[in-house]
Amino acid sequence: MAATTIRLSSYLCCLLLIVQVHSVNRDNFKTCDQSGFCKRHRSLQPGNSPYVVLMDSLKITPTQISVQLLNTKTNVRLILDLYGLQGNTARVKINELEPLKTRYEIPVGDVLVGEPKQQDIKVLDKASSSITLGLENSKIVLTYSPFRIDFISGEEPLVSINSQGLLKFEHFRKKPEAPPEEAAPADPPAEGEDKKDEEVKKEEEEKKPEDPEESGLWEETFKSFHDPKPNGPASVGIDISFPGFENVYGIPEHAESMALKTTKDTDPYRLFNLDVFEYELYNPMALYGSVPVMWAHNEKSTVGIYWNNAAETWIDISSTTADKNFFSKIADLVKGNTEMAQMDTHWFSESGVIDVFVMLGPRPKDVFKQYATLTGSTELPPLFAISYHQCRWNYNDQEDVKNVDANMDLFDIPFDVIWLDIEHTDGKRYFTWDAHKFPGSKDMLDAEGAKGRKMVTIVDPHLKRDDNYKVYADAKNRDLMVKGGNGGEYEGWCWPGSSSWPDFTNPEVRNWWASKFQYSEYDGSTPDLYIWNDMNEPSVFNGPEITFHKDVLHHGGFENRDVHNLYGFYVQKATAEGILMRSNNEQRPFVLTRAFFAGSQRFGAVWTGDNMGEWSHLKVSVPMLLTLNLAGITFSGADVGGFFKNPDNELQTRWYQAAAFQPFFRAHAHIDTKRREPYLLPEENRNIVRDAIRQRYTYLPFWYTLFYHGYRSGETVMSPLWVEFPEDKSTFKMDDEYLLGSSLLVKPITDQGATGTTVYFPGKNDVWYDIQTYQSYAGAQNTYINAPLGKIPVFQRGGSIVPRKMRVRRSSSLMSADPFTLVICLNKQGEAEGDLYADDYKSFAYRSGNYIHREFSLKNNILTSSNADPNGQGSTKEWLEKLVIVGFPKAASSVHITVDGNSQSLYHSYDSTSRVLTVRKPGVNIAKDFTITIQ
Ligand code: NBV
Repeated sequence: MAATTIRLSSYLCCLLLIVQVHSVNRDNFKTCDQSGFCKRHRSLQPGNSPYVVLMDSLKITPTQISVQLLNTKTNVRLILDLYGLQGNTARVKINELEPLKTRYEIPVGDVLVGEPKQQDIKVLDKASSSITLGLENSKIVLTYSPFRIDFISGEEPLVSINSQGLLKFEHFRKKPEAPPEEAAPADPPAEGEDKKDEEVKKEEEEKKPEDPEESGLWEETFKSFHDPKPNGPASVGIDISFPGFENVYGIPEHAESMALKTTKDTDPYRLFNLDVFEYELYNPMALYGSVPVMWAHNEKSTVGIYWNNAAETWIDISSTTADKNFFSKIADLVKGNTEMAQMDTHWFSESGVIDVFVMLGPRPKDVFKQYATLTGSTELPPLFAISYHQCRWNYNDQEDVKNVDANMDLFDIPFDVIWLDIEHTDGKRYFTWDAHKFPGSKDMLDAEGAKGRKMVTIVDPHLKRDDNYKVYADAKNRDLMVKGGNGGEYEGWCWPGSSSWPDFTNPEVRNWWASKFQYSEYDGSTPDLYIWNDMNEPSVFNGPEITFHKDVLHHGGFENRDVHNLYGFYVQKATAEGILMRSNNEQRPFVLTRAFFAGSQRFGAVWTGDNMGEWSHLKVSVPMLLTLNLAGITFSGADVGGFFKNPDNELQTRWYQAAAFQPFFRAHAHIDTKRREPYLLPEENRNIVRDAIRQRYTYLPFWYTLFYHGYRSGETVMSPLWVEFPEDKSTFKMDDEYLLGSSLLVKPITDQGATGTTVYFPGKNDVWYDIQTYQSYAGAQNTYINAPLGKIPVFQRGGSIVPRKMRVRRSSSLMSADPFTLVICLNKQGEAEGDLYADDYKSFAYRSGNYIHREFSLKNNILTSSNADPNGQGSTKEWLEKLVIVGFPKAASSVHITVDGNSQSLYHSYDSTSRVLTVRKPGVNIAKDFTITIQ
């Protein structure tokens, strides 16, 4: 009886959610005005900083200076630590000198991959009002009163901290006996007994206009949710300006343009991981993940900051002009009277400490590397993970899976992974199978495995509170769950009904969770099964803002308030560790996550959550993915087709075409939508979609090489044009086209009915070739390109060599021994270069040198293949099948290949219309050195 009631109410709860979802219910989510600390920070006026540096306290070591800051209003002291770090990076940390209790800091090794390596900072000048330090080619000036820090390179100021004087650090304090403004209600509602909406409204109406300074210090109420704030106010904030810059980027996740907007007329951008149903576009509302990293870019430099804080964070952005007066005192920059642009940003978090990493570039690829040195790069994914994924909520049963698989084969559409959503479980008990629908999961997995395919099941972090569910019972017995404010196991509602959540911030809990992926624990799993973490913001249907209460207690006695944005990060980390462990650390894991934080790139892929099957959502997916890439989350994608609604055939087709050229490529759909596997499309669309997916497979060697570069260097995979053309101002706000590596330019069609688009081809001296027709287009100009439904505007850069595999099979692993084609697009000098990375595509053997990395260069009509990396000692069966040399001026009289001193002539043909010379069957093993000479 009890079980039935729970099940029924759980379904009702979900049903309600589904029925409600027609557009975002903004009322569910706080505005800045409804958040005490946001109001308190936002109301600060520039130029009133109460903080001064206490010079007498200055301590200098070779890599660090420490000094106290005094709040002249409250007399509370802070401690400022400024470190020089290797790689043109600095770190500014501000904490309370003597806090009443320890303030939360993210453990080193979790987000930061390790303790950052320090670098000498030389004292260049010590004056009575400031101290100047030298870090590599940059200068850091610490001004005493009012306190500010400026970073200067050459004579260019790049970053200023607290130049507006907005530093606010709410020290821990004892609760005043009876704060007059906020006398605690006689009987504050207990957790779970939150007040009724009408009651709250009435109380609010009765309230006098608040002093923002005093707003919500000791408790807050949002809708019917009461936040008792047992530790009182603890927020921290400061302003960070970028003199000389007009554009800033980053801080995902928002459904927003790539170049961030000023927030004068809106709320600040919010970072607070939330499950936002049917999110709206182009606004600063928080979404599922948070990466507090921001870049500023102009023609000369790229710099940025990483704000190392896991609490709810808001960021205001405004554009202004730089204070040349001030800068003329610390740098000799004032040449002429022209004004210098400046972007001002203001960051504030609900708790924790101020811990800002300043990355000084100076080039886009330098800052990506600097950031990857701190938080890690995207791990090299297994090849199947960058292939095509077929998902739906839900594939109903084994028969359904078998049919989808068979139909994909029937229609010659390759795919690597078929996904199972929550309905595959026994009553939303993760790590289990519905015994009627999936009686033989192993057979099903083996059948997929036989075709080189994999499966993914969803494993959410909420556990059904059912003592007969062994995962829950085990967690309960071991006391592994997060606690409510009252100290007992926190209880909330999610898919299974009444649920609890393991405390993933605790390393022991993560180990426990990881152990659940052992084959012996996860019945019916096999090595072909991988994992999807959803709802890990976490999503709590009956919680404030659909998430945890802020006073939920975690490991170490910290509140969810302190760690909120890290919860999903830890869920994915623990899951990835589990998948790794089950193979004795031999096979690469794959885990998709919805919630994320800085550093999540190390654990798998991210998708942009519940988008809609609408053109506007296809369009916004491009800037959203560009921003994720800029924030290090390079392995990212959006649900193809859109999650909610029924996209029409044209939209589906265009979406597939776009996503075939984006890093994570997965079709997905809501349970209430019509079935839409690609073979169900009418013939014309089906053929086009099949072509798009097959093109993805032909480019897998290129994608894999790109991911390898990203793994090694932290570089973006999908990049804004300014990453490769940093001086081209016209690209700074361009977010409807992008580059893959430096070789492919993509301009997806995202408008209904469009039959063409204007493409901007970057690079004054560049030439670009259409990847299908090989027609050439000159750089540094806009050109209208016809793009009827079958056409994806993608262009290869002259001067590049792109490796492909043209024999498309049912899955990527069936192609692993297949030969390569090199597409060589010549630049104006008739030259080109490129590379190829290959290994076993799935294990960690590459870490012990089992890989090949080849470098190709075509010059003076000779193509040379040499080893790009002496550490790569691998061998392979893959060989070279064809060269396609694009932009070649005339037919060749002879072509021959030389390997190990032996030469052999090769068959070749020339198409004078497309100016393509094709060289067939060089036949050489791709791991070998060779030259091919064209005469
Ligand atoms: O597990 C069901 C869905 C999933 O299909 C989707 O991809 C997630 O973003 N999930 C959200 C829960 C409910 C959505 C209404």
